[in-house]
Amino acid sequence: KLFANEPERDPSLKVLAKTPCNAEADVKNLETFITPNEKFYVRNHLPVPVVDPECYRLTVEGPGIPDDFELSLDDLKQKLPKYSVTATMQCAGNRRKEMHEKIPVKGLQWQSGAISNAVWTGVRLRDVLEYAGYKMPDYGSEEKFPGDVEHVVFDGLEGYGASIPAEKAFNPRGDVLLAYEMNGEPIPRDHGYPLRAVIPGVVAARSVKWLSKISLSEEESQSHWQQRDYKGFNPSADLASSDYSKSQSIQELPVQSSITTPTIGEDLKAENGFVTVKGYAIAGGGRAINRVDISSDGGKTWTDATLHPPNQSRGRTWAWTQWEAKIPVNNCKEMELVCKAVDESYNTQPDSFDGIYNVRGVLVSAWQRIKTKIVN
Ligand code: MTE
Ligand code: MO
Repeated sequence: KLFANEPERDPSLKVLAKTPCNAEADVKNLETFITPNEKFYVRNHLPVPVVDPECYRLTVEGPGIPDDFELSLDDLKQKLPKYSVTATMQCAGNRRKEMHEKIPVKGLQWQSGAISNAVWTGVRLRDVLEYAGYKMPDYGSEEKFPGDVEHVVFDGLEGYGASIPAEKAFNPRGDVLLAYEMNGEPIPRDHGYPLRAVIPGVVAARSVKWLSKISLSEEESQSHWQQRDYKGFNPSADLASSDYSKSQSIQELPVQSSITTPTIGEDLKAENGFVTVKGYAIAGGGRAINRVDISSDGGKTWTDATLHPPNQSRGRTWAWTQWEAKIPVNNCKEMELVCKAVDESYNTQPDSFDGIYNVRGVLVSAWQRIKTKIVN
């Protein structure tokens, strides 16, 4: 009954759990810059709410904002400027299965498809807050934000919730959006119809779908997912000893990269003595990818991949970089391919899972290794 009103889903999605729907993208559909809506991964914690757009209201609460302030969908579309941002969403558990295969972890066994990229269109969070009556700070000029606001809390209609630091939310270069369109269409039900928060450069868990309320607060969201989930711990901490009150909630993600051609078990065809390897890379916080290194001998020697960076400005590189590399075959019958990315701050990925192991299997960013056979 709870799940009687779920939307239809594209057969290309790899379903890890049906109710609630958790389905990763086929990585072959991640080889284009924009992921088509129906190929975009889905990660729901609860049933998809049924929303009547006529009755829908967004509530906004905070210092200087009148009690019971709310906006209809038409208000958002007509009273505030329209704005688009291209941003990649990545789940904190992307690539968890690889960590699990080394040491077991607790969580859905995502491979490399818990990530996708779209153009999001809607209104800027800053504009909404200002319109509601909050005195938007001249960014960076004050010790504290007006009303001592430290976090912006988002609640979803179905009960999910999360927050982001006010610093990110208010930053005019932070590009935080309330989106009503995804790739030029009304946001599909699975992705938050009719309105979702889009927090570029931050773990997708904070981009709350089916947004019903925004509150300006001195505290983080009190939701389970902000307080008791999506945090990192040392490799020896087990579920019982993980102290959630001491660990910081995940916001920006570490540098990540993955190979999409070949996938596990896929052979590569040699052409004129070369094979072509493809994949994606992304850094947290709007940092650009500076380099992707590829090895075909398990990590002994490396070559630079050719990058296809998004056309986004410095510090606002919210979308992934796709890459490819032509690797000489040299009579090899087998290769152990490895990829790792380096961002503009020279942050890079750890070579193994040992030092970043955590029992929930989040923040999985070790070098990716894929063995492949070469066929002629
Ligand atoms: N928002 C709501 N309201 N409910 C949810 O379950 N899941 C979060 C985030 N926002 C979630 C949510 C998580 S963990 C992820 S990874 C992304 O949405 C997934 O977004 P997508 O389904 O559009 O890919
Ligand atoms: Mo997620």
